[in-house]
Amino acid sequence: MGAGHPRVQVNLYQDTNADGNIDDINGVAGVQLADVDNYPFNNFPGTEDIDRNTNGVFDYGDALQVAWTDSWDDNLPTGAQGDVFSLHGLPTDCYDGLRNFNQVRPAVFDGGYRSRGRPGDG
Ligand SMILES: [Ca+2]
Ligand SMILES: [Ca+2]
Ligand SMILES: [Ca+2]
Ligand SMILES: [Ca+2]
Repeated sequence: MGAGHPRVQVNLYQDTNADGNIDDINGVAGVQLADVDNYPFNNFPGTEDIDRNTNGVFDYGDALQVAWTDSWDDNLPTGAQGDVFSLHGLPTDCYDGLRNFNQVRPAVFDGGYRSRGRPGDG
């Protein structure tokens, strides 16, 4: 997967014995891949999602960690110079045009991610 893809699930598995196969870490015999929660989120299991064991719950399977890449559209910066205005019916703040010149705002970029660990790992 290349950088720059927003809202993509990233699964981390371990292979401590370097045999090229995912290690079984969840106490269930064999290797279970993590379920997949595709966008939109917070609706699992939606019709766009993959619930491998059809139990209605998002399971990590044998994944160590699961994360989703950042989306610029889901984390728009605020507080830009100038008034909020409407563009195509949407309130627009930090519109990338001449009016904001070279303002720098904290924001995410499409495709960034960091791991959050398995549930219960703190
Ligand atoms: Ca292995
Ligand atoms: Ca397993
Ligand atoms: Ca979903
Ligand atoms: Ca499941």
